[in-house]
Amino acid sequence: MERTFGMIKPDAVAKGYAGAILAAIEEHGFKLVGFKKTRLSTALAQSFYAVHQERPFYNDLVKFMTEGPVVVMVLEKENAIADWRTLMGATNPEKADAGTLRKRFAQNIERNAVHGSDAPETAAVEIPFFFSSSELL
Ligand code: 3AN
Repeated sequence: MERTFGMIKPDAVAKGYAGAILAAIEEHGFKLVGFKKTRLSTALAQSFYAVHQERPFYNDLVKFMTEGPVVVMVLEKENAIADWRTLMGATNPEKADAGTLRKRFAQNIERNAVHGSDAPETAAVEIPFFFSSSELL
């Protein structure tokens, strides 16, 4: 069994897509071992996306990620990291496959509905960023 970190971003929460996204997650065989609604502070968003701090879209990304509440999640299944990225679809929803969450719910490459860890090392950092071990059930 593998665990990954996922997030429903402010655009999707504001549009009322959180329930449909959580349903798709369970339909695809993920166990929701942790989830909660929260709102990122600017400092938290900056540190969460620190890897992108030299990119031209960094400031906009931080602004977007702090504009409203998000749902943070820990998802568990075999091959969870790759399978969650497959279910999310390509970063740019125009390039995302039919049926993926980004094809269904994202607006553009920035406001793209969901986040997922891209590797085991990333998941190992992102999960404790938001969850203590007692919250993972
Ligand atoms: P992914 O979320 O698919 O792993 P990353 O890690 O390359 O993609 O990008 C992190 C986030 O930064 C994306 N989810 C998106 O919101 C934003 N982003 C990525 N590339 C761009 C871009 N070219 N313009 C604006 N925002 C971007």
